[in-house]
Amino acid sequence: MSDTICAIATAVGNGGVAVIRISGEKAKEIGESVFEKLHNAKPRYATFGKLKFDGVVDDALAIYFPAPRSFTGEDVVELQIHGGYYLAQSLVKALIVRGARLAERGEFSKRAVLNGQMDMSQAEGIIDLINANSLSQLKAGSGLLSGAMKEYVLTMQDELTELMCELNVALDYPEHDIEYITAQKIAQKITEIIQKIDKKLATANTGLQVKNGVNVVLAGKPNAGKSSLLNALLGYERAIVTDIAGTTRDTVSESFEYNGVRFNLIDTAGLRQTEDCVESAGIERAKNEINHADIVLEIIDASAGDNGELNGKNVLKIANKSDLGGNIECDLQISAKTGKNIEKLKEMIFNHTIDKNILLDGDFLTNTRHIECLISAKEALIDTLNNANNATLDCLAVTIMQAWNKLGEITGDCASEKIINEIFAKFCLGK
Ligand SMILES: Nc1nc2c(ncn2[C@@H]2O[C@H](COP(=O)(O)OP(=O)(O)OP(=O)(O)O)[C@@H](O)[C@H]2O)c(=O)[nH]1
Ligand SMILES: [Mg+2]
Repeated sequence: MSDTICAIATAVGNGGVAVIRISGEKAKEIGESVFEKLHNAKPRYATFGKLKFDGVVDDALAIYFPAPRSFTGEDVVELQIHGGYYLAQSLVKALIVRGARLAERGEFSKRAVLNGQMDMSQAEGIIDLINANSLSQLKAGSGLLSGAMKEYVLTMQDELTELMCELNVALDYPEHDIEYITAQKIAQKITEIIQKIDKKLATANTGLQVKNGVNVVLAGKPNAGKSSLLNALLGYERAIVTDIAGTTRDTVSESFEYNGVRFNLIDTAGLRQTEDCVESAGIERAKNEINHADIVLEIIDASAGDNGELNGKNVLKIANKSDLGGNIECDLQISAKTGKNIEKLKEMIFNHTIDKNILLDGDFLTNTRHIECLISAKEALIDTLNNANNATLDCLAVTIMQAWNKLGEITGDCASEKIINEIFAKFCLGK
């Protein structure tokens, strides 16, 4: 933490502008060595001037953020230079020669968390914001960044702290009555906190679908029109369509956004008995996708009078080729050819997979780490509850503390160095 670090904060490649970030005790001094006007730059204001290093001269903007009012909480200098990647890399090399060290992945964010500028869940929110590719992912990321998760965790930790104080009082005055009353009160309060966690965990399914996209598998007999439907849903010719049965072998995946949620379509090989080893390998893949789908659309050629063969509560029976007539029992009649009911199908997929109330509320769990921590905290609280009537009070304190610590892993307060390093290693360079 005592080193001064630097990195390119913008994406790899050539662009209009590149931002180079320097953070640490020597940020200003090192910055000044390549951008003289930084010397009397007004804090947090952009200063226009010449960038000069190793015979290179560029027009640039520099912003100086003195500690602690910076992203990392340390002295920070940001240099906005022309966005040539070679130029940016050369500047970073020059900064390293002048005493900075190349930042590790996520090191700026890690310093921000260690310096108390934000908690770990907020840092994870930034990464989700950066990696988002749907509106709901963006909203989930900004929710985390705003500190919603942090507040949620801190409130529960406060409640647990209060319980532990009451426990201590009872332990200090060990009369039987007090012990009994305390145990009852604790059981009541713990039940409430467990309910709060359960309510949050109930949003995890929707949250993970928002984060990873909803997997929609198109399955059914050969020639039913699966690939045609994939193309119709996407609005362009992504997959090969022919009138030869067994056209699609390998899976074809592409995603689209609907109502702010990303849906991952997976087109598969038509299901049938076959001697062809390539086709049967494709069919194996199809079956595997069907087993891992959030929702399966069984595409049936309505005009052939077929009724389909897949079952399960996540299977929708979609009768295609409705333009050719035919009348079978199904969830929706469509025509990939004419476009009939394609929008309606999107709505149906959305309604069958996404819990609208949770989505609109926007306050859902999207991070598996947070989910795991909440599950562990809940387990410790269930232990407490089970022991409330027969274990001694100091036993209860142990499991309450366990729950408190598990919650603290979410904010990073109670996370080991190993966990912290693992999390930030997933960040991008320069973040
Ligand atoms: N009339 C009509 N023809 C369709 C419709 N959808 C698909 N077809 C035709 O049906 C044939 C098979 O379409 P595909 O989309 O390749 O069918 P598939 O289910 O992907 O077939 P495999 O990849 O072989 O499993 C093609 O000739 C399409 O033009 C439709 O809605 N109406
Ligand atoms: Mg196909």
